[in-house]
This record gives sequence, C-alpha cells and structure tokens, in this order.
Amino acid sequence: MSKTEIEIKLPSGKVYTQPIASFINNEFVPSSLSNQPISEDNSIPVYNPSTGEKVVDVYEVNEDDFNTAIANAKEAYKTWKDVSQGEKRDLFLKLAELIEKDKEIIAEIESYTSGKPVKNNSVYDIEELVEVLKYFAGWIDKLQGSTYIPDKDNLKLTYHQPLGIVGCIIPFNYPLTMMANKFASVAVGNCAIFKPADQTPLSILVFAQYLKAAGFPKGVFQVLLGKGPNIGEKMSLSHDIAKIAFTGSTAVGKIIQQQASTNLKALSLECGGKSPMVVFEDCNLEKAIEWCALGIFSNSGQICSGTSKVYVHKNIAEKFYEKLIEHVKENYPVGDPFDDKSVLGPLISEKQYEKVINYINVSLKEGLELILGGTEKPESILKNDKLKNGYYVQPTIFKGLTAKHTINKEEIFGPVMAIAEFETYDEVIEKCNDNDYGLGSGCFTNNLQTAIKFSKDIEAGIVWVNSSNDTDAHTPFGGIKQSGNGSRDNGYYTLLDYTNVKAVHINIEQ
Ligand code: TXE
Repeated sequence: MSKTEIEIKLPSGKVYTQPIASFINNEFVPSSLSNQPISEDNSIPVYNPSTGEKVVDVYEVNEDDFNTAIANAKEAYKTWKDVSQGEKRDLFLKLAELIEKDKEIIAEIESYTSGKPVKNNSVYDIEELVEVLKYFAGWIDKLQGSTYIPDKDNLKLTYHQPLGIVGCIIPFNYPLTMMANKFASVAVGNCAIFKPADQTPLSILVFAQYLKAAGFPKGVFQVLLGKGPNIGEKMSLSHDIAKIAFTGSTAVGKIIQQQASTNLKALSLECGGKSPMVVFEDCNLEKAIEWCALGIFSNSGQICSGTSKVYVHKNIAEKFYEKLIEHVKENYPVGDPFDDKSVLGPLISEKQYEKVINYINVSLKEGLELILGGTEKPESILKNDKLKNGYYVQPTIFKGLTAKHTINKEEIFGPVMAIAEFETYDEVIEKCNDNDYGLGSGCFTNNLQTAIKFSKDIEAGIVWVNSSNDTDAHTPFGGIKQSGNGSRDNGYYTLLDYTNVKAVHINIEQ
C-alpha cells in the first residue's frame, strides 16, 4: 500500500503530517492506477520557491479517480442538500474554530510552498479564511426566497436551491483564500470538487484534514490533484458538473468557457487584470503612496487585482516619485518567507520569475525609465547560499508609461509598478478605460465629488477610494471585460451564484 501522508519539517522546525494524495470521500487516496510507490508517472513535484528545492511529490489522479469522485459527490448530494441549515451552519462554525486555533502552523504550511512571508502575509490569509467561513456560516440559515401575492387567486414563490456538483479550479497566488471563496458552493448545499494549482496543493489537503475533523460528511468536499490540462479539463468537460468556478489566467478562462459550453454549465471566471490607480492633485500624498505601494508589492505582485498602473497628476509627480522610492526602500524588504522581517517573498516558480524578468527587460528596451529595482536579485539574496536559487524579484518601478508600452496593457503578475502622468480628469478616465481588463481600480482624492464621479465612470468590478486592494468577506470581488464574466466571489451575491432560483406559480383560485 502506498503512503498517503508523510511528516514534513517546516523551516521553523515544526513538524506536521502532510497528506500527499487526493481527498476522496473523506480519505486520502493515491491514484487508483498507482498502488505502487510514487514515481514520475503518477505524481507532481511541489517546490519551495524560496530555495528552488523540491519539497515532496504528490499523487496525480487519473480518469478512474475522477469518475469515483463524481460518483461520490452524486451520492453525497442526495443527503447534503437536505441537511438542515442549522446543522450546516454549525459545521462551518466548527471548521472555522478548528482552523483559527491552529492558524500559526497553517500559515507556515501555506508559506512553505507559496513563498508568502509568514508574518507579513500568510497569517492574514488564514485570518481571512476563518472570516470567510464565519461569514458564510452567518448566511446559511438566513438565505430565503421571496413571496409575491399579485391578486386573490395567485401566489408566487422563489426557492434558492443548490445546483448539484460544482467544480472549483484554484490558482497558486492565494491557495487557501481562493479556496475559501469558492467554498460558498458547499454552504448553499452543493457538493464541490476542488482542483488546487499544481504548485500549491499542500495547504488545501491540510484544510481537508480539518474539514473531516469538523464532521463534514463524506463526498461533500473532495480534492483532486492533477495538472490543469488533465483534471481541470475533465472537470470543465464533465456533464455531471453543474458549474465551474475558476480563478486563473484569462487564457485558461477562455479555454474553460469553451469546454463548459458542451453542457451549458454555469461558470464563474475570475481572471487577470491591469488595474489602474489615479492620484489626483488634491489627495493626501503620503497615504496615496502607502496604498499604491501596498496594492502592487504585497504578495510580490501576484495579485489579480494588483494595482500595477498608477496615473499621477503632473503637478505632484516629482514629489510622488521621490517619496514613493523612499517609502518602498524602507518598507518592502525582500527575503526568506520564514524571516519575520520579510515583506516580499519569492515568486511562485521559475516560469513566473522568467515571465516577470522578461517584462522588465522588454520595458527597459522600450525606453521606460527605471526608478527602482530591476532584473537583479537583491544583494542579500545573492549572498545567501540557501536563498540564491529562489525566485526573488525586487520591487520595481518604472515611470513614463504610455499607451505604446507592452506593460501598459499586459498583466505582469509580479512586483512591478508602472507610472504615467496626467493633466485632466477626462484624459485619465479615458486612459484607464482603454483596458482589456476591468477588475480593480482606485483613486486618491479629498474631493467627494471627484471620488463619486470616478467610481461611476471607471470600467471595473471594484473601486477603491483612498486605498488599494482592500477586500472583505462581505463585499463582492470580481471583474468585467477580460477579467471575468461578471460573477463574484464573496459577499451575499456569491452564495446566490451557486444556486438555481426556481420560480413557483401557485394558482389558489377557489
Ligand atoms: O495560471 P493558469 P498560471 C495569471 C497571471 C499569471 C498567469 C499564469 O498573469 O502570470 O495567469 O499563471 C488550472 N483546464 N493568473 O499558469 O494556468 C491550473 O492547474 C482547466 C491570474 O498558474 O490559468 C490552476 O489550477 N484548468 C490569476 C488554474 O487553472 C486548467 C491567478 C490557474 O492556472 C487548465 C493565477 C485547463 N486547460 C494566474 N490549465 C488571478 N486571477 O488571480 C490550467 N488550469
């Protein structure tokens, strides 16, 4: 019998039990074709991006396992959909409580293979996971349809019922929080099959251990490990799956949309972005600088709503550059994710590292003016034998952005900010909206009228006024244009998005 759980020693010295196989019907089971030791043919390697070293191999599933998971979900759905709302709510609360108790170690597990600094990043993600679970728990026993009495002979009702089986495809940049967002599907009575990103499957398997301990019935939440074009594609094509909830690249979002069309399944696509921030002349400059930096340098810029483009009014531009450079140098140290001082960790993989470095090189060739950072790894990293092969990129800032530059339109997904100057409101709105994407956006101003006008004129799913990348379990997250198809994560809307609104017409004529 092959091993499905191993002991892992984290860089902090803590040891924990890590499942390395898919979570099917509340058990960790290796691929049905791999009842043999793990090998290149039946596994996916998982790396530590801070050193480039392999951490572990996890088992990849095959078609038989996929079919088993579907059969389990179908069976589980027969009872889960009718489990009382009170019982579901209590399960969610129990799960939140168990995770909250162990949040420090879960944050370390998340950091180990994602490269997120534990203290300045992962801990917040786990707090958000707990918050989202509690938020959904709060709604479970309060969701209701409506009644309408049009006249003495008629009564109209609406029911919000689950869809059935939902497939959730998760990216590498927020492995647990993106999973949490899509866990809304389970809250409203669906059975969900999750596929984590190839690079970051470990923390979701640990989450599955907690879910089992909280008492969730088998088949309600399953995790299938596998590569996107393998298991992700099977999910999108399956006629047994009623909805796919995806977060990832726009390119893959388009593939999924085509595949999902084979049975017209419901879709929520949360894809890339090129989110602009506008710094108006009348803003609080210090605050604008703090938020602009945070909006692109946190999570090493691997944020779909990262505010990667900044438009600054020309009258305050020089001061903005000078203070921004000072602020970033002081507050965004790059380093080992397990060092409490680090704010930026490495990027997720060599592939992403090369992609980001290439964008920096292209921008240099196109004549953008580099005012901070660049392609070199920071000195402190190069001098450190343990970290020098990790995928670290310095916070990098360009100025002089125009419409002709490649990074004006393309998502970099790294810690790179590009700044342009503007003179008038109409000009800057036009530039912001000349964008294939429409996810985040923001403005800095002390004028309420400007802020409100901006929030109405900008083509985006999210607007931050005097902040950036503020998220909250209560507020919907998602975009328009090529950032997504208008469905949302979080907030009340996401729960409704995983239901079918059934209209019932009752004729009560005597
Ligand atoms: O994304 P992919 P990658 C953007 C960002 C980044 C780029 C590439 O610009 O540089 O995408 O990242 C699964 N059928 N974002 O390569 O490939 C895959 O296994 C079904 C923005 O990681 O889109 C993973 O689970 N599924 C984004 C998930 O899709 C498939 C977050 C995302 O992977 C599949 C991540 C297929 N054919 C990247 N191919 C955001 N919106 O935050 C892959 N997958």
